[in-house]
Amino acid sequence: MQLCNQNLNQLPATVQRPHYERSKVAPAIVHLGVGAFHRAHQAMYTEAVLASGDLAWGIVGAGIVSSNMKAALQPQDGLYTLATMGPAGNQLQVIGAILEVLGGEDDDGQLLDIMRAPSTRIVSLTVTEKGYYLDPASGKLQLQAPAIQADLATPTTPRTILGLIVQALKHRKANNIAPFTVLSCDNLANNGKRAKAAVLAYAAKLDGDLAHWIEANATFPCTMVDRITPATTDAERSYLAALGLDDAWPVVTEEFVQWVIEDDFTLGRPDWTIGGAFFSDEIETWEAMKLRCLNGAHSTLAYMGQLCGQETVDAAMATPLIAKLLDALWAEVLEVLHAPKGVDANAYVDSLKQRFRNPSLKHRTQQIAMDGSQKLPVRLLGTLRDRIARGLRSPALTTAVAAWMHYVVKTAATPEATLNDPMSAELLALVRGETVDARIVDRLLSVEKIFGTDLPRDTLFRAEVLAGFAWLADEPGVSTAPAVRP
Ligand code: CS2
Repeated sequence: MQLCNQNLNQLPATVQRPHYERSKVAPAIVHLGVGAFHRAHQAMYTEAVLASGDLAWGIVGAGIVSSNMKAALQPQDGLYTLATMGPAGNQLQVIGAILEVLGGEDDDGQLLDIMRAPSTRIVSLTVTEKGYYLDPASGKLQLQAPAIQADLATPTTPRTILGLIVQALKHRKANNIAPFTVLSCDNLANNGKRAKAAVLAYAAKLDGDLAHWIEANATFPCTMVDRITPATTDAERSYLAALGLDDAWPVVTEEFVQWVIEDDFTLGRPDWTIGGAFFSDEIETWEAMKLRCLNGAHSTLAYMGQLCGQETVDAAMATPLIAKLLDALWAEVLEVLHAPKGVDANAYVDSLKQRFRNPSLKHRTQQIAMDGSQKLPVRLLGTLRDRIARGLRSPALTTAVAAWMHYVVKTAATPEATLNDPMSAELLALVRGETVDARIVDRLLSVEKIFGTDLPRDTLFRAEVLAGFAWLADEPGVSTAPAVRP
């Protein structure tokens, strides 16, 4: 039975479903980057608001790069199943918060019209680190990026999120419509500030007055988002089909979920506390704790898992060599971490161990390994800088950096192979043709967009990365590339 409005009453009894009248829900949020994470997180929180009777906050989702989500969800009237897999068993909930899904270039005109409309009060984002076109190390807008150049050349038909937001805000300014709130839900330190910096830098290139107006009137609250949500596989589709539920794109996630939001909205916001979110002035510390403890460990598990032949996070966690490295890494992170008030960071790390060991999730190390150039700076290098400033050595964190290097080198050893990373070509060109020794480490360390200029110059840091790199190359359980062919 296909999931759609008409069939909602015929779902298996164990499946939770919307009991509010979906036809009465008003769209007020546009979400750019409607993937698995948004559907397991913000849309679920919004579902709780709708279920409480406040129908003012429906979501229009848009896929920026592709129309795949539209193709899957539009025949289902935007409905999808959220499968929560945990020790207490699996729970299924059909979410109705996403009213419509747009996708790809063909829908850009319609998307812009909706973003311009006064009814749109929030534009939220999960577009990953690279979607902001910011230099990972310096945080500056990558003005030379082809997509940014293309949008600046034809600003009325934008394709990037920056182009879309600025074009919509331009219309709102001209028509005396207050700006929407731009709500970043990506894993970036100071994600709201980063989104603001990117939008303002882009706007300034087009129209200085508009940039000033945005700066003075729009808000970009920071958020800390958390829920481990692996890419959906056919296994989940078949699992649901066996229960009599045909869902083209369900979402599988863990029980744990957290959302901490800075309360700074131009045109109101849903009471997401109904779903368990909370508002805080301490976002920076929440974000730092999550990025450094969870995501930093995740990236380490990903590269180490890839080098040790472990395909999933739970399998990597069960590998003694990796578990030991992670414990050392967490100790280094905790030593320089400022936890939010009232939070026991040690207990937080303990809870992460449980979450990473979840055998039902099958979170692929390869998935987390993508976009290393964008992730390393926010997840690992911030802690490293803090430790360097305090004169502390960091053998575990630098080994994690070295694991990423080996992962790049190993990928380069296969002709034609590419990294799933916006800097793939640049990184592979740096290492292809080199013998695997200290020179390769120096070449990768010289990538300023990732390591800045301070880290490569720090002789102790360099020596520790080299030591980690050599240790991994010699360790029997770790498979690194012996040589890189041109
Ligand atoms: C992961 C995150 O893919 C990745 O890089 O580290 O998506 C992680 O699962 C989430 O941030 C958890 O909240």
